[in-house]
Amino acid sequence: MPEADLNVGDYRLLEVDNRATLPYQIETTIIATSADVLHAFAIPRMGVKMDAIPGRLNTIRVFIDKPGVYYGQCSEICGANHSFIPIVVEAINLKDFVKYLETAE
Ligand SMILES: [Cu+2]
Repeated sequence: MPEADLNVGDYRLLEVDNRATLPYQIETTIIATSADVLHAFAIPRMGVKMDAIPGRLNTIRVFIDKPGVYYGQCSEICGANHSFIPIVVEAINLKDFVKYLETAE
């Protein structure tokens, strides 16, 4: 998210324009790939770190135990804009997640 769009309390270089929404208290699979170079998809609080590889789909299974907002970044020096690759996952309960899927475009 550009600095000009940040609100008070937002994290510079960590906020995104589209957060990923996942359910907690249920096992979930994350699939990562890349459109340019190797990236390292990392969300430390969730214990997730996986390579995102051009031309391949890499998967990891996660179990988020608590609701909340989880921040991560690409953790590999992957290129000129490396420091601008944030990841945000919002973990919500399964009932709300199903509603989210029904209304998601
Ligand atoms: Cu990267």
